[in-house]
Amino acid sequence: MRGDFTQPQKVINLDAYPLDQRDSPTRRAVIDRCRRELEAQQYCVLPNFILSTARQRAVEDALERQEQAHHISSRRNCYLQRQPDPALPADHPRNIFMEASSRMIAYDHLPDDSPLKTLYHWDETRAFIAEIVGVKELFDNEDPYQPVNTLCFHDGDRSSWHFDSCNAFTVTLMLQAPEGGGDFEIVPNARSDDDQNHAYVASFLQGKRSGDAIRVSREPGALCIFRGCNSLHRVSPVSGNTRRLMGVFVYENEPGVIGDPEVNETVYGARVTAGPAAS
Ligand SMILES: O=C(O)CCC(=O)C(=O)O
Ligand SMILES: [Fe+2]
Repeated sequence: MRGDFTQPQKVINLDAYPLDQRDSPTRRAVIDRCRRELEAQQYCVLPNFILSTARQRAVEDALERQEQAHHISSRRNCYLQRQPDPALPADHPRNIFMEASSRMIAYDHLPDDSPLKTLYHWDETRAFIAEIVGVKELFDNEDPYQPVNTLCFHDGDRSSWHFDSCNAFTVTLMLQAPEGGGDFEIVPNARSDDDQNHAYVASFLQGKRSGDAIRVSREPGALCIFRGCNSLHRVSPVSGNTRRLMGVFVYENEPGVIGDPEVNETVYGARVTAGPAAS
C-alpha cells in the first residue's frame, strides 16, 4: 500500500523540529542557531529534518520520474552566463568557463501527494524559514514549475562554481547521497553587494585559494538553507550509480510570484511553451 504523506507529521521530524509549537524552546534554539550560522557562514544545516519513510518516498518518486527530468548541460561562468566578453582579459572571471550538468524534475511532474509538496506548502514550514532568514513573512512561489523541484545528479554530473541570482536564499533537502563526490562546497562572502572582488574570484577559480572552500557535510534527510548570492558554491562531480537527489524549495517575499518564461525554458525544457502537465 502507498503510504500517506499528505500530513506534515508524517513528513517532518517534529520531535527534533517542533515547527508547529511556536513557543517551544527547542524550536527557538534551532532558529537562533541557524540565524547565527547563516550570518557567520552564509549557510546552516538541519540534520534529520524529514522522517526516513518520507525521504524514501521522495527518492522513489524521483527515481520513477527520471525520464521526465530535464537535462541541463552547459559551459558557464560563475555568473551563470554562457558567452565570453571579448573586451575583458582571458583570466577575468567573466571569461572563465566551467562545465555543469544536472537534471531537474519540475513541480508539475511531482505527484500531488509528494512529501516534498506537503513540507513546502505547510504554513508552519514557511513561518519557520521566515524566522531563520529574518523576514516577517514568506509566500509560496506560484509558478507551475518552480516551487518544489527534485534536482538529480547522475554519474559525472556536477554544478560549476557560481553565484546564485540574488534572490535572498535557497532551501535544499538532501534525499539521497551518491557513492562518490556530490559535495556541496561554498566560499562564504567571496564578493559583497558593493564589491565584485574580481581579483579574488579569479584566483579562486584558478585553484589558488582552494582552501577557502568549506565542504558542507550532510546526511540524507538534512535541510540546508544558504545565501548563494555573494558566496561562490558548487556541487563537486558525482561518481557511481547511486544518484544524488535533492529537494529544492523556492519561497518568495511577496505573493503571486511566477517565473520568467525564458528562464523556465532553460531549466525545464522546451515543453514549458506548451504549458504544464495535467495532474
Ligand atoms: O544541490 C545543491 O546542494 C545546491 C544546488 C545549488 O547550487 C543551488 O540550488 O543554487
Ligand atoms: Fe546555486
